[in-house]
Amino acid sequence: MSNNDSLASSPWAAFSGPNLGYVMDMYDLYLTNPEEVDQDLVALFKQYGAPSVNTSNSTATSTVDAGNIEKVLAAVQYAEAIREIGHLAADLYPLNNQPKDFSRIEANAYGLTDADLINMPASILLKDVPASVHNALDAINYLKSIYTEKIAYEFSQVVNKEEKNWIQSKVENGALKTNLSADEKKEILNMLNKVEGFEQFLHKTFVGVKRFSIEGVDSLVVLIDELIRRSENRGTKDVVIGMAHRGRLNVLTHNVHKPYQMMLADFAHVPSELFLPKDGSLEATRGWSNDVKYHLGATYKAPNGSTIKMAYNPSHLEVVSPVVTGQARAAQDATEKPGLPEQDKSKSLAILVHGDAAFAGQGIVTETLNYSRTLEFNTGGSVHIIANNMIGFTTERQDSRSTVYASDPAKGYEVPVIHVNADAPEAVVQVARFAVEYRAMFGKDIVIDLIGYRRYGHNEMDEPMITNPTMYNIVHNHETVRALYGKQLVSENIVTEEDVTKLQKDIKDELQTALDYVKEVGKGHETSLEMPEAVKNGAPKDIATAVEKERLEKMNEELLTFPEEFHVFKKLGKILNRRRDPFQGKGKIDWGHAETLAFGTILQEGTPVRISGQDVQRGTFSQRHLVLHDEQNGNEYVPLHHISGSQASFAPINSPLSEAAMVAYEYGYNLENEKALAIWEAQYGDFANMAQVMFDNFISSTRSKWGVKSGVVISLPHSAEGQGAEHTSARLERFLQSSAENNWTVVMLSSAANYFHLLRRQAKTLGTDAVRPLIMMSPKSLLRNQLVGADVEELTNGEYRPVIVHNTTGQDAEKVKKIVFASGKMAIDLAEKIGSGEGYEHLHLVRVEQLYPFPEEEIAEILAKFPKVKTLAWTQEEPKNMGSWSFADPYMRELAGKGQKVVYVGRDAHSSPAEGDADSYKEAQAKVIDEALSSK
Ligand SMILES: Cc1ncc(C[n+]2csc(CCOP(=O)(O)OP(=O)(O)O)c2C)c(N)n1
Repeated sequence: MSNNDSLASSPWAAFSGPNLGYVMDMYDLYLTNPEEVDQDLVALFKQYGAPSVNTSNSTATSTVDAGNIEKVLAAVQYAEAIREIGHLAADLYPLNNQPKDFSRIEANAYGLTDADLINMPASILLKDVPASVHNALDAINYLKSIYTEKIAYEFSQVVNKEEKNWIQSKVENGALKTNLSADEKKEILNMLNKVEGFEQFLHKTFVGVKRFSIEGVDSLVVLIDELIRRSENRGTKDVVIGMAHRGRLNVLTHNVHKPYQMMLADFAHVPSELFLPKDGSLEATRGWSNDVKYHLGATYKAPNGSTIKMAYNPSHLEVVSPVVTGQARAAQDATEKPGLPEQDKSKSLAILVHGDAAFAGQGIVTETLNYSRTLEFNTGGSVHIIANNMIGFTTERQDSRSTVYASDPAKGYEVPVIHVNADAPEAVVQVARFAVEYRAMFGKDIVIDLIGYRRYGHNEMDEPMITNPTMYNIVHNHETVRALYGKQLVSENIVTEEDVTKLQKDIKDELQTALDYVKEVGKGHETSLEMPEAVKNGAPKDIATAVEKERLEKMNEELLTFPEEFHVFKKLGKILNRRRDPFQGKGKIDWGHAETLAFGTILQEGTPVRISGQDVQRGTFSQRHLVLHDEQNGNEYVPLHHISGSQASFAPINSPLSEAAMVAYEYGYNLENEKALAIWEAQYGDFANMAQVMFDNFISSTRSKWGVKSGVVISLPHSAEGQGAEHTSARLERFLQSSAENNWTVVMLSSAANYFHLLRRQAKTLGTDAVRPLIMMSPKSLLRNQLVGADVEELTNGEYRPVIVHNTTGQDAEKVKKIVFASGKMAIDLAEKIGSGEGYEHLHLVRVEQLYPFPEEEIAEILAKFPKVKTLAWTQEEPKNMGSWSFADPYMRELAGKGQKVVYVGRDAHSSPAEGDADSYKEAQAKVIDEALSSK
C-alpha cells in the first residue's frame, strides 16, 4: 500500500504530535458544536470518524505520514485560497486589460503536484462533492471553475457562520452556473438589443446631446430586470431605484417603463407630459423650474398593483442612496397602529446603482451601509449595483481609490460582494437571482460589482482619447455585448444571424416611428410649467390646532403612569412628575413636555410620528425622555406607545452618528409615506452643515425642480451661549438665503406653546398640496426657561403665531418710540431684561417666530398700532454677516413708515459664528441687549 493509498483510506495515520492533538480537540468540538469546526475537517470526520493514535506505528511510518498531512493541509490551504482570492484571477474585465494574479492559486505555490491531488479524496476540499468530481485535483479544478470565471466572490468578511456557510454552499453547489433555457436566452438578447438600439438611435439622431450612455455596462438593464422579476415573485410590491446619470435614461425606459415617446420628447424639446400613458400606469412630475432629463424620476404602476420607482436625483453623486432607503423603509412600515411601526421587509426593495469612482469616493455610501442593519433604518437588505466602467470622468482607478476594487468599502460592513463581467449577461442574470435569494434569507445588503467599460467619453461631447488613450484603443476595437451575445446564441443554434439583424432593425424602426409621432403631436406645444396655487398662496392659515383640556390632561396622566413592574430611574421619575404641576395650576409646560403632548395628540389624530437624530430619545439636553429605561433591568418603556386613542405608530430613534444620510433618510421616508411626520434633529445645529447637500439639492428645491412635495421637519438647536464657536449656529442665514417661492417654513421660536401648535399644524398639512418642509432653529437654554414655557390654556386655545407681541411692553402706544424685533433666545434675553416692563415704556418687543415666509402682514398690523415709533431695531445674537439681519433688512425697509428708520443692533461681522469663551460671550451679549433696549 502506498502512502497515498493509506491517506485515501484514513488520513488519521498521518497525524502526530501537536497536529494530532489539534485534530482530536477539533473532533471533540465537532461532537458538540459541529458548526464551529472548519468545514474541511468536518468532511474528514464524517468520512473517517474519530481521529485515533496508532501506537504501533514505527518511526519510519510517522515520517512518511507527516509528509502526507502536510500535503493534506497544503491542499486545504490551496482550496481556501481559491475561495478567498480566486477573484484576483477571475475573468472579470471585458476589456481584458487588468492583471490577473494566479500566483497563490497554483498547485506549486503549495508544494503540490497533480499526482498528490489525484490521490486525495475530493471530500477533504468540498462539502458536497459533485458526481463529476473524483479526487482532490478535480475538486480544485471545480473550485476554479466556480471562483475564477466570469463571476467572482468576496464573502470572507461575513462574520455570521451560518450566513457564510450558506453563501459558500450555494456558490459551490453550482447555483450560479445553471443553464438558462433557450427562451430565457432569447429574452436577454432581446433586452440587450433594445438597450443598445436606444442608445445608438439617440447617438445618431441627437448628435452630441448629453445622455450619459449606458454602453459598456448594458447588462445593467438585464440585471435590474431580473432583480425586479425575482423580487416580485417573492411578494415584493414596491421597487425603488436610486441612480446617478450613467445609463439612467436607459433604465428609466426599459426597467421603469417610461415610454420611448416620452423619452424622445425630452430630447426633441416637446412636453413629455403629452405622451403619458392614458391608462395612468406612469407618474412623472416636473416642477415649474424643471431639471435636466437625467435627473427626473418616474413611477410605474404595473397592472398587478406593484410599483417600480426611479427616485429623482440631483447631480451630486450618491446622495440619493439614503433617500431611496428611506423610501423603501417607509413602504415596508405599517404605521396605522400604536407602538413601533411593523416592518414587512419583503414589501419593498431598494436597488442602489452606483458609479465605481463614486462608490469608493463618496462617504455617504458608507454612511448608508453603516445603518443598513440597524433596527429603524434597515430595509431588509438593499441591493447595491456598481455600474463599474472602470473610470470616473477622466480619472482611472489607480487615481480614484486605494483599493483593488471599487466595492471594497462594503467589506467593512460584512456585506458580501459579487463581481461579474458585464459582457457575460447570463452570469449577470444568475447573480441577480442569487442576490434576491440572499436578501430574502438574511435581510442584509449585498453588492454586485458589474464590471464593464465606458464606450464613449464621460458624456457624449467628451473625447476620451485625450486623457485615456490606452483604455480607449481597446474600447474602440471591442464588440458590444449585444453583438457578442448575438454571436453566442447563433453558435448555440438558438437564433439565426438573420434574427439578430432583424431585432436591430425592429428597434430602430420602433424608435423612429415614436420620434415621428412625437414631432407631429408636439407641434406648437411648449413646455410651460406653473407653480401650484397652494404654493403661490403662501403658508396655509386658519388651521385649528388647539386641543381640549380634558384630552390633554388625560393624556398627560397616562404619560406619567407606568406599569407596576417598570422601575423608572428615581431622579428622572421626580423630574417627570413635575409635568403634572401645570395641570394643577403650578409652573409651566416646558419645551420637551409641550413636544410630547403635541406628539401624543398627533398620534391620536392618526398621523404617525418618526423622530430621529443623535440621542434624540433622551434629547441632547436631557429634555425629552421619549424612551425610559428601567433602572433595575434596562427594559425600555415608551410612554407615547401607551396613550389611549392613539391611531398611529411612533418611532423615537437614536440614529448613527451621521448627518447627510440621516437627513436624506427622513426626507425619503416622508416622500414615500407623505402622511408621516418625519423629523430629523441635529445634535447641535452646526452639524447640519454635514448635510448641506440635502438642504441645497433636495429639501429647498425639490418642488420647484421636480414637482416633488415634502413635509419633512428639521430641528436644529441654535443659539450662542458662551460654549465656543461651534455648538452654536445652525447657520440660519444659509436657510434664509435659499428661501423663495414659499419653498419651506423657517422658524426660530421663543414659545413652547407656539412649538406645540406649529408641530400640530405641520402634521395637519401632511399629504395636502399646501405641505412644505419645516426648518426650525430650536432652543437649548430656552428649553426650561419659564418665559418660554406654556400655560395649559395656551395649548387649549389659540394657534400657531408667526409673530408674538411681547406682553410686558407696548402697553401705552403713545409712548412707544422704538420697536425691537428679535427671534429665539435673543428675544427671551431681551424679555428677561425688560421684566415687568417698568422703565421700558419707550419701547415694544416683537418676537419674530417665523422668518420665512417673512410675516410682513403681521408686522404691518403691529406697526399700525404704534404711530409714534421712530426706530425699528432688528436685533440678533449672530454676527452681522450671519443670522436673519441681511434677509430681514429689505422687508423691514419696505414695512417702515415715513420718518421711521430701520437699524441693526448686534455684533459686528465676524468670521466665526460666536465668541469662543463664556466671558467674552457675556460681555458681547450684554452690550447688544443694552443697545437694543436703550432709548436711542
Ligand atoms: C459629489 C459629486 N462630485 C463630483 C461630481 C462630478 N462628476 C459627475 S460624474 C463624475 C464621475 C463619476 O464617476 P463614476 O462614479 O465612476 O461614474 P461614471 O460616470 O463613470 O459612470 C464626476 C466626478 C458629481 N456629480 N458629484
